[in-house]
Amino acid sequence: MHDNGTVTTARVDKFQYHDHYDVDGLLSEDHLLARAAVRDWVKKEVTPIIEDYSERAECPTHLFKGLGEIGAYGPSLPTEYGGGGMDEIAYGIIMQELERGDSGIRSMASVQGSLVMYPIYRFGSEEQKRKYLPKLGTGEYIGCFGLTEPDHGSNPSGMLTHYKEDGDHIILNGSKMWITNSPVADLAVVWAKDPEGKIRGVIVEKDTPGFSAPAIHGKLSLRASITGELVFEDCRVPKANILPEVAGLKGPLSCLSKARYGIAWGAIGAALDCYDSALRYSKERIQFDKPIAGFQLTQKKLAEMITEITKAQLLAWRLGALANEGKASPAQISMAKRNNVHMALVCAREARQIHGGMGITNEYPIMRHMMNLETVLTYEGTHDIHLLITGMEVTGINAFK
Ligand code: TGC
Ligand code: FAD
Repeated sequence: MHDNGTVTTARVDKFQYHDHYDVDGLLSEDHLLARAAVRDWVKKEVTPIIEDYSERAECPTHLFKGLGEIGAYGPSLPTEYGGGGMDEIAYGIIMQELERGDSGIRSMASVQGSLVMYPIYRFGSEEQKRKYLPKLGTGEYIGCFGLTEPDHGSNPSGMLTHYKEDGDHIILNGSKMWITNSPVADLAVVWAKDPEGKIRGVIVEKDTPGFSAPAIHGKLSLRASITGELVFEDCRVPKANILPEVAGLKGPLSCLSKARYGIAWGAIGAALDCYDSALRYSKERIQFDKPIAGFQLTQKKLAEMITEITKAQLLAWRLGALANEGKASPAQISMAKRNNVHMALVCAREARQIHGGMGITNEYPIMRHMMNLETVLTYEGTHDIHLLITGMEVTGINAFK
């Protein structure tokens, strides 16, 4: 604010986008440019259609290529392998802006970049990288990531999906459950046990004999994201499709670290959208002859929401700075994913109350975010699993088993 009481343009922007601790001051020009580009794209391509797609439980598959054009797939992977060549904070900010639109749209990008491109980039052969990564980076190919099974969710090490060797092929059997994008995917990165019982990553292309990916219906959450199974019945895959550089659970778990990091940022976007809607509504809605924003109980809700959002922003930023130095540990990522997703869900519930009855309608984004966040709280490691990861970090004692 100037001395004469006028507000500077930058400050208007900060109020509009609820940057109460000048977190923007921690960001570079490149970060701000990336954010502006994605924010504009979301406003133009996602916001006008998302309630409708969500209500119809339909995935806006036409957005896959647009996400590639704005660099949402693997923003921090090298450009020569289809990534954006940016840093981890830019990656986080892009996820935040996508999830301001919808968690399902952020999921499209998380899976493609962190769970499909990243394992191929990190653990694949040069030939696999050249074959798949450029087309995944543009959205010409859509990928999915198969770890969870019907009977092994939080405990993926117990997985039953396995393969045996047959000359220069493997024969894969088993099934995966709850797989984002699987019914529309061109390829799946599947985690399966080799003949020695070691977990290996395998790239399975969609037309491989013995492979199918039926959709799962009836989801009341993440409705604009498509989810399915992966079924392998004597599925014959070339041995050349095995990711050569990793064996063991640390393979899929390191991909999850990358994706959980993005979710820690993404959830802030959903929270901001709920807060923004609640703040506007509370200033416009008149009860007892004054805006409901003038009542102390409404202000308590809004003040607590922006406090928690600000804490989450600072946690995400510090995690991003550590990630840029290659120092973000899995336990630090767990803490941020768990805290920020829960924070966003609490914001959605508070925002819903501020909107009164209107809060349950699709005229406002609140219920959609709230329903989406129930999935986000569970996938990529449940709220309680991340608590136990933190518990193990601070006590040194494993309470999972
Ligand atoms: P544990 O013995 O602890 O670990 C096995 C090996 O993995 C290493 N490790 C990690 N490495 C990299 N990053 C991490 N985050 C890691 N966590 C562990 C660990 O050091 C060890 O390495 P080594 O060399 O000694 O073998 O494994 P555990 O069997 O005891 O399990 C631990 C537990 C429960 C924490 C883990 O399995 C877990 O995280 N469970 C949750 C499962 C989960 O998150 N599933 C997500 C499925 S994918 C998904 O949800 C996508 S949603 C997509 C969308 O956005 O739409
Ligand atoms: P369970 O593991 O059965 O857990 C049930 C409850 O038990 C939870 O509250 C959990 O916290 C608790 N629990 C489990 N173990 C313990 C313990 N040791 N101590 C205390 N409590 C415990 N997976 C993929 O591989 N790829 C995907 O693309 C993907 N996308 C998804 C999309 C959606 C919409 C959803 C809903 C899920 C997706 N998942 C995906 C699966 C997701 O990662 C799993 O749902 C999640 O890991 C939890 O597994 P589960 O559902 O089997 O629950």
